[in-house]
Amino acid sequence: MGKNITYKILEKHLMTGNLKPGSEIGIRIDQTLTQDATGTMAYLQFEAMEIDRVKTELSVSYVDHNTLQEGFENADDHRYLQTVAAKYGIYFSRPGNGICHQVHLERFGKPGRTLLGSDSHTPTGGGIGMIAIGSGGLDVAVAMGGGAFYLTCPEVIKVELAGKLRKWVSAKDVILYILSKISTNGNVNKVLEYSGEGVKTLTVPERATITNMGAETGVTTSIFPSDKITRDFLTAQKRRPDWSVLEADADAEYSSVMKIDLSKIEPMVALPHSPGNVVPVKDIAGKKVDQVAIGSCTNSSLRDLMIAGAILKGKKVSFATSLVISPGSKQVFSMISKNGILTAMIDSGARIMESTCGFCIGNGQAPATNAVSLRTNNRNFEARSGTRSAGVYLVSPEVAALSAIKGEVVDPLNAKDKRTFPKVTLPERFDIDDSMIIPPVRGRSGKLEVERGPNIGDPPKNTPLTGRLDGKIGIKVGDKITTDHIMPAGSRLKYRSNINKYSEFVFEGLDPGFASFARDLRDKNKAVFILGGESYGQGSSREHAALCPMYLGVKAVFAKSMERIHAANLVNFGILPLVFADKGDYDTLDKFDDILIENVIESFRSNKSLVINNITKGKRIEMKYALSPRQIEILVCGGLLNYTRKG
Ligand code: MIC
Ligand code: SF4
Repeated sequence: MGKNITYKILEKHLMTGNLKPGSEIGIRIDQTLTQDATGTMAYLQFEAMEIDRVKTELSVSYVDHNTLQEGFENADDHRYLQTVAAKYGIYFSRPGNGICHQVHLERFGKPGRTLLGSDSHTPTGGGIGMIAIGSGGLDVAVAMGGGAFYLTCPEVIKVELAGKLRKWVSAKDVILYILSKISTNGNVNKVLEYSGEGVKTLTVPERATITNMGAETGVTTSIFPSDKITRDFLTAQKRRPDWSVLEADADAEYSSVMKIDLSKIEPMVALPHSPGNVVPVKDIAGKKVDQVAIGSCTNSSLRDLMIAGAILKGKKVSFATSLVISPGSKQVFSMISKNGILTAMIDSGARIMESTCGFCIGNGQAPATNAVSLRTNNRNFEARSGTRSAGVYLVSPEVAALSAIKGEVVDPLNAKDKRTFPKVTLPERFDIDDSMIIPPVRGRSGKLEVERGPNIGDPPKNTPLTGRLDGKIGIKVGDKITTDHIMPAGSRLKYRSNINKYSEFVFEGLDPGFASFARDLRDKNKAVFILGGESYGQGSSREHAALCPMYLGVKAVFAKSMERIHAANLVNFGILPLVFADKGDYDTLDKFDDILIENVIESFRSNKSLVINNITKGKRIEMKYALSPRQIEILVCGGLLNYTRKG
């Protein structure tokens, strides 16, 4: 049997384990990326490992999430990140240079390489033929130190694309269509590998839109082959030598096949409050729109902004709608300013933002009360925009621009709204200017000083696991709790480097009393437990959703099911990720129930299920776990930092 692309790359990078779906493997990481909101913690952890210099082929530190600089905290973080990068051999992409995933695709991504990033949308790199995976910052710190990245060897699903997209239908609609089929749960430990004739009709940035938002399905990553189109993209980026061909063998093995005819796809939209709530745009056509936002790592490439700008050219944004646009990178920004598209946008009434995550992470541009906000980003979780009562609808740049003009949702395929598709020609060469990327200091950099502001604290330490956990359930939550629910971003982002302060906001939107309740219990030496439903921990890779609960004394999460990155982060910080053997038991537990778990370490080491005693209700409940022997030892040590130090 031949090999698929995923296994070809994994095989070349295998450090431990066997390529057998479901078993734990350790792989060598060629490249890493961090962004500022997860990066400060990752580099503090890297520093704690006392390694002289990164051991990867390439590591890049981006500043793109927190750039508003209200107060000194963000600017201090940027200064810390810049100095730590210089010292340890890391490239530093300055604030304003663009969103990490877009810039990485343009300037650094290489087919056939592995990329680990402390951001869940790292799979954007799959658009250029990389195995690109999102993880917590601590895993990235270990990879920078030359350590393996551990993951469950995935099943590979072949996504066979046929045909060609119609005018007005674009890559965003493809991934929304896939989300409508496979939803946001049940896809853990799988890879979506694209193939078929339809692949040849998609440019690299379009492929990257698809792999980027593949993250919302919960898969480990998504990947496209590296072909002539990839070569042309790299050539246009003056990186022809970085290209190599990558294709699956003709008889490659896959766990299943999903066939998609691109010509049948229509414009799609994800309704509030989940990227999996997908329907055709025509179902909501005519809905009044208060805000439109174009940008984010999903849809901010030159292609996307040129289309949006061409649609806006000569038109005005509706008086009832606010349109904001954020180009994905300085390269995109500069090129649309030279070719007149930026002028067309400004003249239409669009508000132009910096090249950052901005509105996507709720850093500004919160919509009005009960507003309808149409956005080209990848997540529309409740309150992520900064306004709990607002509904965020995820669409393509085409639908976003047309709707901004009309002030209501437009289905571009509707005959009533028929218009000529704008002709957009993409340049054969991108403008290259890497002056906003500071290369690391060559040679001996050990003496360079790292600058730390007063908001930057050491990463908190956990204590080793005890065999007996005695405490209370601190919160009971339902299904699909995202890391945005656990650890809000937006206006709280500036505390990412200050765990004592940031932990005050754990579950803020769901139960504002949780943090103080948990802290009191912790101070009485009691354990705190979290009770969750299906797909607990969906969404981002932010390890703060594990680190801050750990700091508040959380010892275990009991859930019906858990998402991959979050479960790994819980282990990294010494919190037990336990799932119900019988999901019905979830209903028998309540907030404030007294819980006792005994023989924890023995049960783990002898691979027996754990029993939780609900003292309040007098009931015993069996819990399961999917932990490798390595992860069990990490938990016993009280987390990955302690485990690594132990050597
Ligand atoms: C997100 O889109 O949720 C973020 C903000 O980029 C996160 C990372 C973070 O919380 O810093 C992610 O996707 O991992
Ligand atoms: Fe930034 Fe949004 Fe992309 Fe996250 S999803 S990296 S916040 S643009």
